[in-house]
Amino acid sequence: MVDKAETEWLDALIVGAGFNGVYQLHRLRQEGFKARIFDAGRELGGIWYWNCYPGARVDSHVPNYEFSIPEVWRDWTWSERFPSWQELRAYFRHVDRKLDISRDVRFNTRVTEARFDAEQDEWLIRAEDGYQVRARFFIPCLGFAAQAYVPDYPGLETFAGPCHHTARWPQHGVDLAGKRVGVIGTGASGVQVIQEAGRVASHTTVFQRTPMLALPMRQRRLDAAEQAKMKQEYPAIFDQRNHGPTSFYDLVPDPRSAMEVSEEERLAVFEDAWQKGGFHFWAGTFADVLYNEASNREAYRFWRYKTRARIKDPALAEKLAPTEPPHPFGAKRPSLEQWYYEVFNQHNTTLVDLREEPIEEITPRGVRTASALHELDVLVLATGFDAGTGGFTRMDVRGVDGRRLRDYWADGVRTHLGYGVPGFPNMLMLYGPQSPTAFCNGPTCAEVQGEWVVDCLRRLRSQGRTRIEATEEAANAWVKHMHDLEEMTLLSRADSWYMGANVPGKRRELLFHPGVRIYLDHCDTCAKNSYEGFRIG
Ligand code: N01
Repeated sequence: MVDKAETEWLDALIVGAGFNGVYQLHRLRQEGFKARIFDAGRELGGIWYWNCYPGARVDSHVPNYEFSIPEVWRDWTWSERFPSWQELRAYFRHVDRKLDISRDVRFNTRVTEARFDAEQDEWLIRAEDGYQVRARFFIPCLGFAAQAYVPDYPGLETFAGPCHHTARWPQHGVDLAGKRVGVIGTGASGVQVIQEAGRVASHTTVFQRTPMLALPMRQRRLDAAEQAKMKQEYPAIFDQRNHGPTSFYDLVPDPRSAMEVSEEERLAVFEDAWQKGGFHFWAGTFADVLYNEASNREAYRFWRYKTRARIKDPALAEKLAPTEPPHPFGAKRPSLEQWYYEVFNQHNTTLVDLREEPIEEITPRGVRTASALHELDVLVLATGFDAGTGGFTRMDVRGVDGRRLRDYWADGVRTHLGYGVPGFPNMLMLYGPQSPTAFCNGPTCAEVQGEWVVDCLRRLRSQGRTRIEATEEAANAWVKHMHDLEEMTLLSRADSWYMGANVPGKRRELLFHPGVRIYLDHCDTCAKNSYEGFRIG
């Protein structure tokens, strides 16, 4: 045990230097708190540090996915409507120059343990390299994708060529040109890699278990003049983004049911969203698409018609855009694509349907399925994440009386508003489970949730209080609220990472709150009622 006197003391230790951690550090410092970030990466960016695979880019269009801080946006210009990971990294460097974030970040620092000291009302937080701090508040900003999921394939370690999970891609890159590239997984990461491999690989083999219901991105170049003009509207745009119904400034669904309008009108709304691209067709058509089965079928029918028109081979078209939906449309997060379906029209692309021929083993030469050995030079694992909870449960987090977070959540996630956990005082999570996270644009959540936490800490300080802890009753009520939402929507009908259903053995439950506005109203009410549901001491 390191002598307490030698251990650095902070008001708040933030874990993670993505959008949430960076915003939190900036605001806490502004309010006079002594705060620092620990991050396992070598530079700012969070998810954009780790996910540097070919084609990685954000699925939220400019200017949704950036801070609303004027000194940051005023002299930053994007080159594309959906920026690449390279440009997002450059953006974080710009943020750093403007807000001087890095001086309070300890990089290359993976937090492995956090223990609550009930006598002092503070956390003792330790990193892999032994470095430790004491902090009154422990603020994990881990993001939903801190823990990659790699299936347990026999022989995986024997593959002779480069083999990487998309979220652990080598920082120096991997050359796919002229190679036989295999990609397992057709989620957002898989779709992006497959598009890039399709351009340069000698052969691309796609191992698909469930077809991705991908939407047209409608990427385009942006120029400075266009953005300069748009910036006149930025204050209003960011206000709408942070306080509107969907966390995107321009995604406002039609409140009518898709079934109560004429077919002509319905198709017009669908077509308009389709042409706008991005998430418009997912979250910007009719409000009931995600909970009314009939409306959802109509959205799927439209999607299938549009998609099949792009695939030449009818048998492939049935695999990629089946007659019967594999799950309700949008119940899994749709990926945005640019030329994904055209890759399958190329003579050098093979689609392997894992429902017909499952993977049996990985050999030094490639992937052996039930019917063939697919020979490969490079193997890409685009197999997703132990989303929401994986980043938390891999750390050894212990609250009052040594209670372990991973044990406490073994029978299901329990939080109050996604911020606090009973038995874990002064741990305030941002962008974690049971908050909107996966259904909320990242920078929006960083700011609106971030402000809630900053305000909470400020009020505790002004009252001379040193402890805040979610109550069991409040967590029970929040768990019930999450279950009610699960029942109301079609989300539970897909085996998705939203439901924890993508990781074998993980409990199946809705991990993220699908209604940003409803969620924020709950947060406001809680704060107005002196942090109802939290015990303050
Ligand atoms: O992960 P996923 P992802 N055998 O879980 C398959 C964000 N993101 O990294 O659908 C065979 O969606 C699995 O199959 P199935 C974004 O929010 C954003 O792609 O479970 N296959 C699926 O096809 C996104 O939604 C961007 O049947 C297996 C794939 O692997 C989230 O991150 C870019 C398998 C995993 O898809 C996650 O996306 C990238 C197995 N044992 C990511 N296990 C942007 O564009 C899993 N699969 C911003």
